[in-house]
Amino acid sequence: MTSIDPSRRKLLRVTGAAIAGGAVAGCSAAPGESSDSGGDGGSGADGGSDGDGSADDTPEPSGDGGSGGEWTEASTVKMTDELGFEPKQIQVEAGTTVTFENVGSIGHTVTAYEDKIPDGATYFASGDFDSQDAASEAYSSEQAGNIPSGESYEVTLETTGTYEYYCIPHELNGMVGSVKVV
Ligand SMILES: [Cu+2]
Repeated sequence: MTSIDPSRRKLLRVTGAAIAGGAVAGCSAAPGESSDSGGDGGSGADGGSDGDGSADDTPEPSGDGGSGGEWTEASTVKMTDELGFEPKQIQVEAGTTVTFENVGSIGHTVTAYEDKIPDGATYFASGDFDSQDAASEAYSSEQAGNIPSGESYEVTLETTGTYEYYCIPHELNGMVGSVKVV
C-alpha cells in the first residue's frame, strides 16, 4: 500500500505549476513504470531487454560502419528530458572525474550495472550506494539517489575498462550509457 506523504505531494504540485504541461506528462509516467517493473518478471516483455525493442528508438544513420562504437572524448554527460544520457558513450583517461548534469526538468539517476564494470573497479551510483541492489531498493522506497533538475553527480574513475550504467526510472526508455576509461 503506497500512501503518498504530504510533503512529496506538495513538491509535485509545485513542480507541476512551475513547468510546462509537456514535462509534467513525462514526469508522471515514470513512477508508474518503475512500479510495473518491480512486480513482473518480464513475462511478455520481449522487446524490453534485448535488441528487438531498440528499433523504435532513434533511427541512427550508421553510415560510417561504426557498429555502435562511437566514443566521444568528454568528461561531462548531460541527462535530458528526452530520457537519455548525452553523449551516450564517452571516453576518459584514468583518474578523470566525470560529471553527470541534469539539464532537464525530470529527475534521473546514474546507477552502474554491477556486472558491467571492470574487474576490481569501485562500484558507483548516485546516492553513493555500494551495490546495484542497494541503489535500486533505496530508489524504489524513497527515491534515494535521484538527481533533480539542475543538480549533478560526479564520480572519479580510476580503474581502466568499460563501465555501463543506467537511470533507474528510465532504463526501460533506453536511458543507459557507458564510459570507457583508458
Ligand atoms: Cu532518467
